Amino acid sequence: MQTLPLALTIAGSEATGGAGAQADLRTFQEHGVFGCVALTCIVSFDPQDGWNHRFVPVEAGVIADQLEVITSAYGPEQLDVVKLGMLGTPATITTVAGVLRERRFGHVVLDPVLICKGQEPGAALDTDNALQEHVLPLATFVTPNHFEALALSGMDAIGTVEELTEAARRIHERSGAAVLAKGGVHLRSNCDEAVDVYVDADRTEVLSAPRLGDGAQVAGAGCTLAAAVAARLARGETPFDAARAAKEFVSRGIEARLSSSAPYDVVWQGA
Ligand code: PXL
Repeated sequence: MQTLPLALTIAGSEATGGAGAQADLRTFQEHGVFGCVALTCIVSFDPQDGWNHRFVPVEAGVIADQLEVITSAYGPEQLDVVKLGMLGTPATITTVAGVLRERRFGHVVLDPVLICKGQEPGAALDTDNALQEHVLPLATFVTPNHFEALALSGMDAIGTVEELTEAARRIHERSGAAVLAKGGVHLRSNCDEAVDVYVDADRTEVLSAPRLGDGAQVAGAGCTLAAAVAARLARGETPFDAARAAKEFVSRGIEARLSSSAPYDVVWQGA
Protein backbone atom coordinates (compact mmCIF):
# COMPACT_ATOMS: atom_id res chain seq x y z
CA MET A 1 0.00 0.00 0.00
CA GLN A 2 1.12 3.51 -0.78
CA THR A 3 0.42 6.95 0.59
CA LEU A 4 0.43 9.11 -2.50
CA PRO A 5 -0.38 12.74 -3.13
CA LEU A 6 -3.60 13.01 -5.17
CA ALA A 7 -5.07 15.68 -7.40
CA LEU A 8 -8.30 16.00 -9.36
CA THR A 9 -8.62 17.79 -12.66
CA ILE A 10 -12.02 18.97 -13.87
CA ALA A 11 -11.24 19.56 -17.51
CA GLY A 12 -12.01 18.80 -21.12
CA SER A 13 -10.48 16.26 -23.47
CA GLU A 14 -8.47 17.65 -26.38
CA ALA A 15 -8.26 14.64 -28.63
CA THR A 16 -4.74 15.16 -29.98
CA GLY A 17 -3.48 15.08 -26.40
CA GLY A 18 -1.78 18.46 -26.37
CA ALA A 19 -4.05 20.27 -23.94
CA GLY A 20 -6.80 19.59 -21.44
CA ALA A 21 -7.11 16.55 -19.21
CA GLN A 22 -4.46 14.61 -21.14
CA ALA A 23 -1.83 17.30 -20.43
CA ASP A 24 -2.99 17.56 -16.82
CA LEU A 25 -2.63 13.81 -16.18
CA ARG A 26 0.84 13.65 -17.75
CA THR A 27 1.85 16.61 -15.58
CA PHE A 28 0.50 15.00 -12.40
CA GLN A 29 2.29 11.76 -13.24
CA GLU A 30 5.62 13.52 -13.78
CA HIS A 31 5.25 15.02 -10.30
CA GLY A 32 4.51 11.67 -8.66
CA VAL A 33 0.89 12.70 -8.11
CA PHE A 34 -2.00 10.27 -8.66
CA GLY A 35 -4.56 11.98 -10.90
CA CYS A 36 -8.30 11.64 -11.36
CA VAL A 37 -10.44 13.36 -13.99
CA ALA A 38 -13.98 14.63 -14.17
CA LEU A 39 -14.40 15.24 -17.91
CA THR A 40 -16.38 18.38 -18.83
CA CYS A 41 -16.29 18.39 -22.64
CA ILE A 42 -14.75 16.83 -25.69
CA VAL A 43 -12.82 19.07 -28.08
CA SER A 44 -11.92 17.72 -31.52
CA PHE A 45 -10.17 20.26 -33.70
CA ASP A 46 -11.40 20.21 -37.30
CA PRO A 47 -8.51 19.73 -39.73
CA GLN A 48 -10.96 20.45 -42.60
CA ASP A 49 -11.80 23.85 -41.11
CA GLY A 50 -8.54 25.52 -40.06
CA TRP A 51 -8.27 23.31 -36.98
CA ASN A 52 -11.12 25.21 -35.34
CA HIS A 53 -12.65 23.76 -32.18
CA ARG A 54 -15.48 21.27 -32.42
CA PHE A 55 -16.83 21.37 -28.89
CA VAL A 56 -19.25 18.90 -27.28
CA PRO A 57 -20.16 19.41 -23.61
CA VAL A 58 -20.60 16.46 -21.27
CA GLU A 59 -24.08 16.50 -19.78
CA ALA A 60 -24.21 18.23 -16.38
CA GLY A 61 -25.63 15.09 -14.70
CA VAL A 62 -22.71 13.01 -15.98
CA ILE A 63 -20.23 15.57 -14.64
CA ALA A 64 -22.03 15.39 -11.28
CA ASP A 65 -21.77 11.55 -11.37
CA GLN A 66 -18.02 11.70 -11.95
CA LEU A 67 -17.55 14.14 -9.08
CA GLU A 68 -19.78 12.04 -6.83
CA VAL A 69 -17.74 8.90 -7.29
CA ILE A 70 -14.38 10.68 -7.08
CA THR A 71 -15.28 12.45 -3.82
CA SER A 72 -16.83 9.26 -2.41
CA ALA A 73 -13.68 7.28 -3.12
CA TYR A 74 -11.27 9.92 -1.82
CA GLY A 75 -12.15 11.97 1.26
CA PRO A 76 -10.83 15.48 2.01
CA GLU A 77 -7.89 14.10 4.02
CA GLN A 78 -6.70 12.22 0.90
CA LEU A 79 -7.77 14.47 -1.99
CA ASP A 80 -7.45 18.17 -1.18
CA VAL A 81 -6.36 19.70 -4.50
CA VAL A 82 -8.49 20.33 -7.57
CA LYS A 83 -7.48 21.93 -10.84
CA LEU A 84 -10.14 23.49 -13.07
CA GLY A 85 -9.55 23.68 -16.80
CA MET A 86 -12.06 24.16 -19.59
CA LEU A 87 -15.58 24.11 -18.19
CA GLY A 88 -17.20 25.40 -21.34
CA THR A 89 -20.88 26.03 -20.54
CA PRO A 90 -22.90 27.83 -17.85
CA ALA A 91 -24.57 24.50 -16.91
CA THR A 92 -21.18 22.87 -16.33
CA ILE A 93 -20.03 25.85 -14.32
CA THR A 94 -23.02 25.81 -11.97
CA THR A 95 -22.70 22.05 -11.48
CA VAL A 96 -18.98 22.25 -10.68
CA ALA A 97 -19.39 25.32 -8.46
CA GLY A 98 -22.14 23.52 -6.51
CA VAL A 99 -19.87 20.55 -5.80
CA LEU A 100 -16.95 22.79 -4.84
CA ARG A 101 -19.11 24.69 -2.34
CA GLU A 102 -20.30 21.41 -0.76
CA ARG A 103 -17.05 19.46 -0.75
CA ARG A 104 -14.42 22.01 0.19
CA PHE A 105 -10.95 21.54 -1.28
CA GLY A 106 -7.92 23.15 0.40
CA HIS A 107 -6.57 24.23 -2.99
CA VAL A 108 -8.67 25.16 -6.01
CA VAL A 109 -6.37 26.00 -8.94
CA LEU A 110 -8.32 27.77 -11.66
CA ASP A 111 -7.02 28.01 -15.22
CA PRO A 112 -9.74 30.44 -16.30
CA VAL A 113 -10.17 29.13 -19.87
CA LEU A 114 -12.61 31.74 -21.12
CA ILE A 115 -12.79 31.54 -24.85
CA CYS A 116 -13.00 28.42 -26.96
CA LYS A 117 -12.47 29.12 -30.68
CA GLY A 118 -15.48 27.91 -32.62
CA GLN A 119 -17.94 28.48 -29.79
CA GLU A 120 -20.72 30.90 -30.53
CA PRO A 121 -19.68 34.34 -29.15
CA GLY A 122 -22.95 34.81 -27.22
CA ALA A 123 -22.55 31.43 -25.51
CA ALA A 124 -18.92 32.26 -24.74
CA LEU A 125 -19.97 35.50 -23.02
CA ASP A 126 -22.51 33.69 -20.82
CA THR A 127 -19.79 31.18 -19.93
CA ASP A 128 -17.31 33.95 -19.08
CA ASN A 129 -19.84 35.66 -16.84
CA ALA A 130 -20.80 32.42 -15.09
CA LEU A 131 -17.14 31.61 -14.47
CA GLN A 132 -16.51 35.03 -12.94
CA GLU A 133 -19.64 34.89 -10.81
CA HIS A 134 -19.64 31.27 -9.57
CA VAL A 135 -16.12 29.85 -9.84
CA LEU A 136 -13.65 32.71 -9.38
CA PRO A 137 -14.78 33.33 -5.76
CA LEU A 138 -14.01 29.66 -4.93
CA ALA A 139 -10.50 29.70 -6.41
CA THR A 140 -7.40 29.77 -4.21
CA PHE A 141 -4.97 30.06 -7.14
CA VAL A 142 -5.63 31.56 -10.60
CA THR A 143 -3.44 31.40 -13.74
CA PRO A 144 -4.84 33.92 -16.27
CA ASN A 145 -3.25 34.47 -19.69
CA HIS A 146 -3.25 37.89 -21.36
CA PHE A 147 -6.88 37.84 -22.50
CA GLU A 148 -8.15 36.29 -19.28
CA ALA A 149 -6.19 38.87 -17.24
CA LEU A 150 -7.86 41.68 -19.22
CA ALA A 151 -11.31 40.16 -18.65
CA LEU A 152 -10.80 39.39 -14.96
CA SER A 153 -9.06 42.67 -14.06
CA GLY A 154 -11.29 44.96 -16.13
CA MET A 155 -8.20 46.70 -17.55
CA ASP A 156 -8.17 48.01 -21.14
CA ALA A 157 -4.59 47.08 -21.98
CA ILE A 158 -1.72 45.05 -20.54
CA GLY A 159 1.47 45.89 -22.41
CA THR A 160 4.06 46.32 -19.66
CA VAL A 161 5.25 44.39 -16.61
CA GLU A 162 3.75 47.17 -14.47
CA GLU A 163 0.35 46.73 -16.10
CA LEU A 164 0.57 42.95 -15.74
CA THR A 165 1.38 43.45 -12.04
CA GLU A 166 -1.60 45.80 -11.64
CA ALA A 167 -3.86 43.24 -13.34
CA ALA A 168 -2.61 40.44 -11.08
CA ARG A 169 -3.19 42.66 -7.99
CA ARG A 170 -6.71 43.46 -9.08
CA ILE A 171 -7.54 39.81 -9.69
CA HIS A 172 -6.04 38.90 -6.30
CA GLU A 173 -8.11 41.61 -4.61
CA ARG A 174 -11.39 40.52 -6.17
CA SER A 175 -10.86 36.76 -5.67
CA GLY A 176 -8.59 36.45 -2.63
CA ALA A 177 -6.65 33.87 -4.65
CA ALA A 178 -2.93 33.74 -5.35
CA VAL A 179 -2.50 34.90 -8.96
CA LEU A 180 0.09 33.87 -11.53
CA ALA A 181 -0.59 36.19 -14.48
CA LYS A 182 1.12 35.17 -17.71
CA GLY A 183 2.67 37.85 -19.91
CA GLY A 184 2.91 35.63 -22.98
CA VAL A 185 3.97 37.46 -26.13
CA HIS A 186 2.02 40.58 -25.19
CA LEU A 187 4.57 42.57 -23.17
CA ARG A 188 6.33 45.20 -25.29
CA SER A 189 9.69 45.36 -23.56
CA ASN A 190 10.69 41.73 -23.09
CA CYS A 191 11.06 39.96 -26.43
CA ASP A 192 13.64 37.47 -25.17
CA GLU A 193 12.03 36.79 -21.81
CA ALA A 194 8.80 35.02 -20.84
CA VAL A 195 7.59 37.18 -17.96
CA ASP A 196 4.86 36.23 -15.51
CA VAL A 197 3.78 38.02 -12.33
CA TYR A 198 2.91 36.30 -9.05
CA VAL A 199 0.76 38.10 -6.45
CA ASP A 200 -0.65 36.86 -3.16
CA ALA A 201 -1.50 38.56 0.13
CA ASP A 202 2.17 38.65 1.17
CA ARG A 203 4.24 39.12 -1.97
CA THR A 204 4.49 40.40 -5.52
CA GLU A 205 7.16 38.74 -7.66
CA VAL A 206 8.13 39.07 -11.31
CA LEU A 207 9.15 35.67 -12.70
CA SER A 208 11.26 35.65 -15.82
CA ALA A 209 12.63 32.85 -17.98
CA PRO A 210 14.27 32.81 -21.42
CA ARG A 211 11.63 32.68 -24.14
CA LEU A 212 11.70 29.29 -25.87
CA GLY A 213 9.90 27.79 -28.80
CA ASP A 214 11.49 29.81 -31.65
CA GLY A 215 8.17 31.53 -32.27
CA ALA A 216 6.39 28.19 -32.80
CA GLN A 217 2.82 27.98 -31.54
CA VAL A 218 2.96 25.64 -28.55
CA ALA A 219 -0.32 24.27 -27.20
CA GLY A 220 -0.81 22.94 -23.70
CA ALA A 221 1.46 25.37 -21.86
CA GLY A 222 -1.41 26.92 -19.88
CA CYS A 223 -2.88 23.56 -18.86
CA THR A 224 0.56 22.25 -17.93
CA LEU A 225 1.39 25.31 -15.83
CA ALA A 226 -1.81 25.13 -13.76
CA ALA A 227 -1.55 21.34 -13.43
CA ALA A 228 2.06 21.61 -12.24
CA VAL A 229 0.99 24.18 -9.64
CA ALA A 230 -1.77 21.80 -8.48
CA ALA A 231 0.62 18.84 -8.34
CA ARG A 232 3.15 20.78 -6.28
CA LEU A 233 0.46 22.01 -3.89
CA ALA A 234 -0.60 18.36 -3.50
CA ARG A 235 3.00 17.62 -2.56
CA GLY A 236 2.86 20.28 0.13
CA GLU A 237 4.75 23.15 -1.48
CA THR A 238 3.81 26.77 -0.80
CA PRO A 239 1.87 28.55 -3.56
CA PHE A 240 4.85 30.74 -4.48
CA ASP A 241 7.32 27.83 -4.62
CA ALA A 242 4.78 25.89 -6.68
CA ALA A 243 4.40 28.82 -9.11
CA ARG A 244 8.14 29.23 -9.59
CA ALA A 245 8.81 25.54 -10.13
CA ALA A 246 5.75 25.11 -12.39
CA LYS A 247 7.08 27.84 -14.68
CA GLU A 248 10.41 26.01 -14.95
CA PHE A 249 8.57 22.74 -15.65
CA VAL A 250 6.71 24.40 -18.55
CA SER A 251 9.94 25.86 -19.96
CA ARG A 252 11.50 22.40 -20.02
CA GLY A 253 8.35 20.99 -21.64
CA ILE A 254 8.36 23.65 -24.36
CA GLU A 255 12.01 23.00 -25.08
CA ALA A 256 11.23 19.29 -25.52
CA ARG A 257 7.99 19.94 -27.45
CA LEU A 258 6.42 17.47 -29.86
CA SER A 259 5.68 18.39 -33.48
CA SER A 260 3.00 16.87 -35.68
CA SER A 261 0.96 17.65 -38.80
CA ALA A 262 -1.18 19.99 -36.68
CA PRO A 263 -0.33 23.70 -36.96
CA TYR A 264 0.92 23.79 -33.39
CA ASP A 265 3.53 21.92 -31.39
CA VAL A 266 2.64 20.52 -27.96
CA VAL A 267 4.38 20.54 -24.59
CA TRP A 268 6.13 17.29 -23.60
CA GLN A 269 5.92 16.91 -19.85
CA GLY A 270 8.30 13.95 -19.75
CA ALA A 271 11.46 15.91 -20.58
O1 PXL B 1 -5.50 25.31 -23.68
C1 PXL B 1 -6.82 25.50 -23.38
C2 PXL B 1 -7.62 24.25 -23.54
C3 PXL B 1 -8.05 23.59 -22.40
N1 PXL B 1 -8.79 22.48 -22.45
C4 PXL B 1 -9.15 21.93 -23.63
C5 PXL B 1 -8.74 22.54 -24.82
C6 PXL B 1 -7.96 23.72 -24.78
C7 PXL B 1 -7.52 24.36 -26.01
O2 PXL B 1 -7.70 23.89 -27.08
O3 PXL B 1 -9.11 22.00 -26.00
C8 PXL B 1 -9.97 20.70 -23.64
